[in-house]
Amino acid sequence: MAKKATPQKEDKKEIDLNLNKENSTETFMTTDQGVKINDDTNSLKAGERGPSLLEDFILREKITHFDHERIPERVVHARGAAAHGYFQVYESMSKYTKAGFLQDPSLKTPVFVRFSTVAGFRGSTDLARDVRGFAVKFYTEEGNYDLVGNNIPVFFIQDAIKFPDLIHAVKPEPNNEIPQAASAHDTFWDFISLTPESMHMIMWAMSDRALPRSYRMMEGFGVHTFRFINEKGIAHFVKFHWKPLLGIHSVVWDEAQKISGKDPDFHRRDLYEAIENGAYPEWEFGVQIIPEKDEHKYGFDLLDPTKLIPEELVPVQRIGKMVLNRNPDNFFAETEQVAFHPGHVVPGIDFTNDPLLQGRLFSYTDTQLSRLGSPNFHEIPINRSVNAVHNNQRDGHMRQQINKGQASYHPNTLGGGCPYQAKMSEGGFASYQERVDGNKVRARSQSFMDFFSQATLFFSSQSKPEQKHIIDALRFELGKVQTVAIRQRMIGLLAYVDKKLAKEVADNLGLEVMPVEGLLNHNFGADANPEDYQNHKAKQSITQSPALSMAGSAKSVQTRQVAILAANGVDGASLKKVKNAVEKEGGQVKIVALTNGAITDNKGNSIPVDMSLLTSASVLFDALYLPDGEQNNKALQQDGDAIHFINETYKHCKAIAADGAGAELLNASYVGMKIKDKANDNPGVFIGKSSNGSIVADFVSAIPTRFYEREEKGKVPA
Ligand code: HDE
Repeated sequence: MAKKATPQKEDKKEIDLNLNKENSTETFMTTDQGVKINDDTNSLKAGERGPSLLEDFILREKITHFDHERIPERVVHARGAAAHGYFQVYESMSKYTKAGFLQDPSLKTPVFVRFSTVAGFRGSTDLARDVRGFAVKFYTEEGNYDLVGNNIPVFFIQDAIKFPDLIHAVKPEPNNEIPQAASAHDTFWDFISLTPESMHMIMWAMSDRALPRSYRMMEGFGVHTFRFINEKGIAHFVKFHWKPLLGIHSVVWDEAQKISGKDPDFHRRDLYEAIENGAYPEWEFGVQIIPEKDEHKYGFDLLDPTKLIPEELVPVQRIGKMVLNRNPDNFFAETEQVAFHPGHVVPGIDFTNDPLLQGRLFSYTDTQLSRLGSPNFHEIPINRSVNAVHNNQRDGHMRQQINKGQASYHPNTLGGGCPYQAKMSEGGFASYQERVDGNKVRARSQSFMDFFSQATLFFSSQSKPEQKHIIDALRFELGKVQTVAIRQRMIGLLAYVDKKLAKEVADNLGLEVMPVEGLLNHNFGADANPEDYQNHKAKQSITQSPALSMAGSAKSVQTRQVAILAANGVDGASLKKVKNAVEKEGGQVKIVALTNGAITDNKGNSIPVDMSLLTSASVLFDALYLPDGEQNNKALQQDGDAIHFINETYKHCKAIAADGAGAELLNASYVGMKIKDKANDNPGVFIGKSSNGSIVADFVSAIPTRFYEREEKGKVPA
């Protein structure tokens, strides 16, 4: 169980940000120069109907500022949402690292966390099938530490030099900028079909992990192997994890596509509302620690970012907790301008030679220069360290700091030798002294040449429904590919992962499973001999890793959304009983009715409506309750949207309960047919009387569950 956090005393980053906050309440409007404005709605003109005057500094200032409001969006991870919070370690990690924020369990380190999709533009949908970014900025006393991770523990490629190709392939195609926020198109699969090292990541990206139910319900991973270094200079390899306390949950693909239309801001809204409602998202921070002597123990290379260390081989120790408890005040100033960088490390944490990480160490500062426009981006309030910054960097666009004194160089005598260099014992960062010896070569290590064994491990470790979803995702994605040769090559690659998987996808595409010709020729330099770079499917010490499946994840009703379909005449007691039971467990209830406004229950009480059938949709909820009452259920039976709502809830395998006459409404839907089918045991459908309590507890505990068994019983028309 997660340990309880102690109350927050003072958040140094919040205090720091407050220095820049502006509040217009009870103030006069001014120009940017502070001059009070008398008329903000009419420009200065030569006569009421005459031309505007150049002299109008108020008009000019307002329009000029507007014209320059936009900055380039992130080249990847453009769309995101973020929140403030804090991190606290459970016990001192001094045995492994000297990092200050991992020593003292009473210390709360402020954090700012940004979640994102990768491929879509800033205005794209949250529910794209995509990897999610999970970037954490720790404002430590020793400076900023950024853990810039994803919700998937591996990556598509082994070397940073291929990143621009990968991203060009997945982004909308350059001739017509189609499709938005989707990998289901020719260029992506063309590249992937020629990049066998991506196959492990592809298994993850085609799984439901790429369709999170909420940012609050997904894992995070540092992906690369990093190093912890302790006070004595002893290093351990470390893999970082974030484990969500609400468990790991996803939506299904049909649902994701519909959410993208009904509420493209679904994840952003979910995060914002949870925090506003005081249901603070929490993750435990996990580490897998590997002594340096075990570097070559696992049959794969720890420097290869397409591999993970199965938790069954090296358990994840949960060493602390992160709580997100404050929404940003301003999206642009904070979420948009925050600048993460895997190279922002503090003493006690260091890199490894993972060639993907090494390339990232260059990319992130470089990208901020073009995105934020100046080397002074570290001075933007959201980016600035809570530890004071002193160095000889000077000037540049938009410099905020006013450096005093004559000397801006080191060494100096004129400034008294300041600022001083810090000894390691004084907290100075000194890179880990790793012995490196080798020829300068443009090559990949033979130890990276196992492209499929962990893809197979991942696929074999999934539950049956999870496997089915991967197969369906591949059928969808490759079905959207127009070039048959690309589909065919992909089938060939999939056969290396799992023959049955390849066959099931091939059947749907009307193709045969055939071996891929020249599998690796494209992956090395023009003079390389492909024979030297053959895939060696390494023997895995385990064939199953239950931790890779979401099936056994913790389930909590907290913050889950339940729809109650109701109309005039609803049995008020039936409605209240379930509403109270859901809310008692921390879930939320919305009354969905034929129109907005209020409905009247069977006792004449008015009940406010939260959403009408027009403005809501089943895909925005986790479960559905149909309360008792003759009149209301008759009215809803006549409404096609209400019937669709029920069918769709069933299709997406969510819990449904019907109380008393609610069963008649259920019977009028497709679910009615299923109920009559004696061979169907109707998992997740609860019919009975709330008055004797029979269905309430069962329904409430089923809210976070998906009853995927239904998918085996044929497709639901919704
Ligand atoms: Fe990134 N990545 N990346 N990346 N990445 C960026 O930096 C890059 C990679 C990740 O919320 C960019 O500020 C290269 C892996 C996240 O602001 C850019 C390579 C992982 C975010 C960049 C990778 C990530 C980024 C774009 C291959 C998981 C969003 C804007 C060598 C461990 C952070 C920016 C936020 C953002 C480059 C691969 C995570 C261009 C060159 C692997 C979460 O610098």
